[in-house]
Amino acid sequence: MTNKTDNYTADDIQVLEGLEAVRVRPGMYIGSTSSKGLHHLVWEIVDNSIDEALAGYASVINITVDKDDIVTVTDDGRGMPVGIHEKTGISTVETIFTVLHAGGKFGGGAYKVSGGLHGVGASVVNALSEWLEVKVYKEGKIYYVRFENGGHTVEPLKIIGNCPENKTGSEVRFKADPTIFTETTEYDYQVLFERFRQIAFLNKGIKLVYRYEKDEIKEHTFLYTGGLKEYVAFLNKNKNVLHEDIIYVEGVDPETNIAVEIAMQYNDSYTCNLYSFCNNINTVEGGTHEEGFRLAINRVINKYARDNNFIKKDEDSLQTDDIKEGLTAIISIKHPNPQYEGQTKGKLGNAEVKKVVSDILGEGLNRFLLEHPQDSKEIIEKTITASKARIAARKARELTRRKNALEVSSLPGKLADCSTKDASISEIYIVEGNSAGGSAKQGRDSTFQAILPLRGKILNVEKARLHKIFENAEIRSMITAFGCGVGDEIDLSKLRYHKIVIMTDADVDGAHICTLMLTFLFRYLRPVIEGGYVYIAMPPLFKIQKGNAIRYAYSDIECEEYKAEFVNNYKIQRYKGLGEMNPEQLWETTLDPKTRTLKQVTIEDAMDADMAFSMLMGDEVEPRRNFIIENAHYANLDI
Ligand code: 28F
Repeated sequence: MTNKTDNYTADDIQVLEGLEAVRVRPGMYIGSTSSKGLHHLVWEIVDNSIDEALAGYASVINITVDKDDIVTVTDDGRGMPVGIHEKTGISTVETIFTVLHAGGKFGGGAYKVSGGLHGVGASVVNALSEWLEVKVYKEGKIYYVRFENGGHTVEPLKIIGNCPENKTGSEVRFKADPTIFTETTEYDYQVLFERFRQIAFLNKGIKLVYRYEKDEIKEHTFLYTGGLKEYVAFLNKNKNVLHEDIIYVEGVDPETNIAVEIAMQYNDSYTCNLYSFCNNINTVEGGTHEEGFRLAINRVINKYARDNNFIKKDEDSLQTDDIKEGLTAIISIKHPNPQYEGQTKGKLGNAEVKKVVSDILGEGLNRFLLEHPQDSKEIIEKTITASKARIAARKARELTRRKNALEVSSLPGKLADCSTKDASISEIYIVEGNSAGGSAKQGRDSTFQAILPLRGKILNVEKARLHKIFENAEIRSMITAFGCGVGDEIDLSKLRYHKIVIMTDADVDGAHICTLMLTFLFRYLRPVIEGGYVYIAMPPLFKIQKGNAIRYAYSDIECEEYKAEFVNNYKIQRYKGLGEMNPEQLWETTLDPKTRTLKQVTIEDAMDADMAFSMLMGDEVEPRRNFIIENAHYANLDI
């Protein structure tokens, strides 16, 4: 798709303000100067290459992170314009990197497609870099410009050599400024990997080559010619799908220039995995594209079900929730002028999108159903079963709700609550096993730390329908303790703890329980994860002591390091499980905010857990066998 119809001249750039502003308030431009902000620099530069690809001129993008945290991004597009810019009197490349808001958008053109809230432009990256270099390949020449110390030109644009006449493209190399990114200047392999894979899924045909040279060298090529179809197949790969052919719809509305791409496929689970994007940005709060999606599936599925006598004249229509059961779907739109709203600006607000999506999907989905009668039968029967289950579930849910309403403070008996009522400082530890729970209750700081021990494995949520889940005692105590409700009725303002900490043993069983917990949270309390309220406690594996000096080690390597530090005569203890620690030890290692290690759970972590879980619990034997073989070495760690 392309929003670009005419070629840009240097005139499109408007001079707004200098780069000093960016260094004074980096947070205003990239959100924060934490690790998240650091990664933002990469997104910004890669976005520009993506735009050049979406405009139809580039097809290969290379991203390399070297051992010194230097990032290099290249594309094979037209190369940034090198002529003198009319307003600034310097080259356009230099203008792009030294003038704030020099992106095409501010000139009234609609060059920028990718990028979201912080689509701030390359100059911001330059402003926050120790140094930055640009090379442009064009008309047989290689152009070069270098900036230092937050965007000051040290070598104005010059020709440094020749290249083949037919080679064109742009290259940007930069080193983030450690005086700005004081927390870290190290890029996370996994964060980059996941985003580049996602970008490749969302923009079919664009090849991204990702190279990470820290520790050992890793290289990955992402290229999905099937686009969202491949994304949905990937998300469903460990599930039993109801139909092999993925429903796939694509179109551009000629009036608004909005491009729509949607892929969907049903599996035999009971939950819906729906992700929506606008201009390659995940709209976590949904919005008008999701509304259009719901409108279309509702209308088309119900019409098909009635026309083909799956639903009789006097019977109720299927509800959206019934139609969403077991559905994996990705909605991706590209909009020339997106408006975001909502708490985190993650909700698409453009009203015209609803009808555009509804019309394009409606037509495509209708055609799929007509052309695939056998698949359609599977799908409709699944939604009808879901509607029956929904009615049963409502009854069960009403039961739990009424119970809660009657017993005003019906907090679960096993919960040792904290004394503060201030949710923002309250923490709840979900602890595996009663004995560990006992130690945790004694070892905690009861003013702000609550403990909820869970016995054994919580219910296998994969195999159960909603109403079964609400009958499970362990799940009920969690829901009641959290206080914010579940599913569609969730209200985060009622969440009683702003830290939910999952604490399990550092062995395979513990990992399994953790996977179960994350899966449950992912499916029924997703906003709690998205809000950043969920953490995993990382209890140490070893205690190494020499006299008064105590070290806790979280891996074998770390243990060896401390052994080397103490040289000899030291005592070493290996913790087999949380249950072995006394209350003091538990406080020191896992509860004390000053010394503990907590890992914040991201939605990607939970998504991975969900996929691993489906595979481990699902009916397919083959992927499970493969997983166990592939992960055998992890299991060995546990001996
Ligand atoms: C490694 C990062 O930034 N690639 C880019 C282009 C190509 C053009 C362009 C970029 C002019 C007025 C915006 C070339 N020829 N990779 C990149 N490739 N920017 S950034 O133009 C910039 C516009 O404002 C380009 C003709 N038109 C556009």
